[in-house]
Amino acid sequence: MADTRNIEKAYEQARQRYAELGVDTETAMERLSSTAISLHCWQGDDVGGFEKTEEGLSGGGIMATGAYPGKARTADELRMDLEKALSLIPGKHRLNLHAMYAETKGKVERNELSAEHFAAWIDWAKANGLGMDFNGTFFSHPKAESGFTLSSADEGTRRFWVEHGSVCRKIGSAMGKELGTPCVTNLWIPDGYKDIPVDRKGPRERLRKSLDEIFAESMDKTCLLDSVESKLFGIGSESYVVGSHEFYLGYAIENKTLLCLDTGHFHPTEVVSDKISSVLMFLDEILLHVSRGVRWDSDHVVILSDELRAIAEELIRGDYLQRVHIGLDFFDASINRVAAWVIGTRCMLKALLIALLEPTEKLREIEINGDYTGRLAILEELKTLPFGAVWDYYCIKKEVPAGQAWLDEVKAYDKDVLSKRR
Ligand code: RNT
Ligand code: ZN
Repeated sequence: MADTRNIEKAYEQARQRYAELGVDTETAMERLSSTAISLHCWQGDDVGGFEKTEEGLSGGGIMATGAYPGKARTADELRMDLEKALSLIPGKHRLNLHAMYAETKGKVERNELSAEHFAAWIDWAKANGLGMDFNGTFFSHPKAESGFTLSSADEGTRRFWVEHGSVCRKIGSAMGKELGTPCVTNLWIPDGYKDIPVDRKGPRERLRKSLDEIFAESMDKTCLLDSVESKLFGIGSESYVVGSHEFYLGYAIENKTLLCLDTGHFHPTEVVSDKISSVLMFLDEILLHVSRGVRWDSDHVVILSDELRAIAEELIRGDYLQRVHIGLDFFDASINRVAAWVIGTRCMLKALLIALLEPTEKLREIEINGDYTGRLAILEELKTLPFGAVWDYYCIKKEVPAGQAWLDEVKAYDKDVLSKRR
């Protein structure tokens, strides 16, 4: 356990170092404190859900790999694991829930779900002071096995998924109303072809029609924010994805929905950090799915990478915090799942803190004056400033462990709780 006095001493020195650059560390911490990250429930059980079928991730085009013991088997276990993770993450955050985590007595089809099936989640969020975000689940279902949902040429299948999309908006809206903060309700579908299609147009026309039907009912924006998520390719949809980036960018601009940019859903040399300022030129708000692709859209746990820092810098430099909803989207089944949440969320927050500690105005001035030598030199010097001392201090002020001390708590939880699950 790091000594609190050492953390305070290091912070005081860091505060002065940053003050010399005109950066106020207290302001940075305040702004960080008011930024919520939406924790995705699906890291806790490998995107399984609680529909009590053997279907797992079938027909989904996504895949969790690994066999670390102790995944949550029930909603109560998942909530307990989330509570553990949240107790080790500084600040107040949000829960991002998928429709397949409904708690129903007996089988309720996805097109018949309603807010009552999420009552326990909403109560729990309220009790824990969390806002909620929501997602339709258009995969892991017999009606998704053809590889097509909202763009299906089978009218019955298409209808079913349109109905699912519609009930999800009502559920999201109820969550937003109950919790007093708009629920970002995101829509991602796996639709696509493994091999080269003949008709690229038809499925996209059907998807557009389905979305128009889902979004036909206008809803109160203080309760519900609609969002659509594109993808480049998936497992089994390597050659063609109906909901591509261009498709949804166009749809979001035309229909004033949010656009979800998942950091794993682009060509490997393309970066979301460079897209934010472009799409926010034409959209009011966006959703981020912060993930980490390794060679492909592998959904590895988020780390403090150059790209994560670049995304955070964009959010701060562009003053976008009010317009960008930050959600996480990774699922690693090969490590302790509570630790995965803690690592990923703490990294997102660290990246934001580093960006908040930047003397942005000075850098902008240097750039506009054409001093690119100075820009490069200073950006590199900033990298070794003592942001870690500010982070540690922020953690103890928020009464969560600083440094690696949180890992002891996760290990104890693993031993006492997770390892006992069979
Ligand atoms: C899949 C999308 C989608 C899912 C979640 C579970 O490629 O990223 O966001 O990861 O909805
Ligand atoms: Zn995603």
